Parts: sequence; C-alpha cells; structure tokens
Amino acid sequence: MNILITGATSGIGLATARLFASKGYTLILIARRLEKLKEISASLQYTYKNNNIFFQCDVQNQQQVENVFTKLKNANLGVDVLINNAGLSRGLEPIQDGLLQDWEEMIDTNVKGLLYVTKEAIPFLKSSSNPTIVNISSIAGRWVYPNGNVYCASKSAAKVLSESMRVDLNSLGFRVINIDPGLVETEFSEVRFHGDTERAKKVYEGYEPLTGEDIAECIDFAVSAPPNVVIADMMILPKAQATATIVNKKL
Ligand code: NDP
Ligand code: 8X3
Repeated sequence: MNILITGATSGIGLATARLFASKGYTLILIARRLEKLKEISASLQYTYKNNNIFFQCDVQNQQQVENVFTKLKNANLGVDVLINNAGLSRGLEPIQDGLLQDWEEMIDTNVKGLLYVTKEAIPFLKSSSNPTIVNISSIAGRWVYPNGNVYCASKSAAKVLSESMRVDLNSLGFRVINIDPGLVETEFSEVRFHGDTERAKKVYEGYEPLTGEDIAECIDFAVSAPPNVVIADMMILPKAQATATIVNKKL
C-alpha cells in the first residue's frame, strides 16, 4: 500500500509516517523543511527498511503541488491512501485584532492546500483497489473557542470538505475519514505563537495531553479497518479535556 502524508516533518504527520513505515508501507512524504525530510526519510529507511520518497512542497502553492504529482506519475507511483495532515494555526487574537497575514496563511494551508493536494491525488487514488482519504481537521472545527476564529473556521471547512468528498466520491468507491483531535503536544502551539516556546509549553502544563503517536494509532485503526468499513468521523480527546475550553488542569 502506498500512503501519501502531507506535513510529515513533525507531530502527527511524523508519528503517522513512523507507524506506517513500521508496518511496511511505501510512503510519499511532503513538507516544506527539506533538511528534516532528508533526515526522516533516511531514518525510516535505516530503522524499518522503509521504501519512501519525499518532496519539498508548500501546499499553499498550487504549482508546487502539481509538480509533486507530475513527478509521482513519471516515477509510476500510485497512491492508495492520502493523509491531508499539513496544517497550522497562527495567532490567538480576538477577531478585531487579527492579522491579515495570519488569516491568509491558515486559510491557504488548511483549506486551499488541502484542496490542491486532494484534486491532484484523486486521479491516482482512482486506480487503487480501496482509495482512502484521511482529513485531519480538529475539535476546533466542531467547537468555536475564544480567539480561535479563523483557525476554527478553517478546520470547520476541512470537516465540511470531508463530508463533501464522501458524497461526491461515493460512486467512485472512496472511503473518506475525518479525524478531529483535541489537545496534542506537537510543534502546533509553537507555530501558533510565532516561536514563543515558553507560551507554547504552558498550553500542555497541568495535565497529560495527547501525543502525535496517539493520533497515529487512531489513523491506522481507521485506515486498516476492513475495506467495507468507513470510520467516517473520529473525535479524540485526552482524558483531561471535556470541550475545547474545559480542561482539568492541576496547576
Ligand atoms: P506540527 O506543527 O507539529 O506539524 C505540522 C506539519 O505540517 C509539519 O510537518 C509542517 O511541516 C507541515 N506544514 C505546515 N504548513 C505546511 C505547508 N504550507 N506545506 C506543507 N506542509 C506544511 O503540528 P501538528 O502535528 O499538531 O498538526 C498536524 C495537523 O493536525 C494540523 O492540520 C493541525 O491543524 C491538526 N491538529 C492539531 C492539533 C494539536 O493539538 N496539535 C489538534 C487538532 C488538529 P513544514 O513546516 O516542514 O512544512
Ligand atoms: C488544535 C486543537 O484546541 O488548539 O486544533 O484548536 S485546538
């Protein structure tokens, strides 16, 4: 099975790459940081004898996305599973103080990037015996929280796109899986707070957050289900979290 993972250099995407490499699947890894991609590709090859190929690509850039799939076609590589994981949050400000640049980056990555990759991947997936798309949305797509505004909107869009894909690709035999994680300790908050590591660390203090590996296990569960089984929608929370804003912190 060939699995394409966007955002494979960190957090959920990296943990998923490791888990699927350990299961012997061929991986197609996409992200922007080339040095990390090289390092991860080599380490997966060394540790798991993994067959993988990687592409430096910014999913916000439609031409770069198209180039990746042209190269896949030239290499005669198919795609059985697409994991739309690349995504980010920028800022945590009330809407009246939001920065245009942050809004554009979130919408361009989490919504337009997901669409660009999916559009290019569909012709490849169509040749698979069990085409599967996994979209990593978020609890932020279900519950709005203070200052989440544009990030919540982008994840809500990702969730609605999962439903739309399930409808439109139904006649083509696609499985579409939507995954909504709660608080997962990754580089997510560091990116959200523009590199402020101290502020990022505080998000995960006083309770046990989820790990990228926890979400990877859930992705694997859904992808590895029998071919006729579609885990259409999954929400995964750490035990301490009840909603987007209720977290039992022992501080
Ligand atoms: P990380 O910041 O650890 O990982 C994000 C990954 O996305 C990185 O590999 C990054 O790679 C990649 N990425 C970001 N922008 C782009 C881009 N424009 N083009 C290509 N790759 C890109 O965060 P997470 O692992 O936590 O996030 C993964 C997904 O999970 C995101 O969609 C996020 O919204 C979602 N999520 C996260 C939760 C959390 O609490 N952490 C909870 C719910 C959902 P690079 O910088 O090398 O491009
Ligand atoms: C990431 C989880 O609650 O920070 O999507 O939005 S949250």
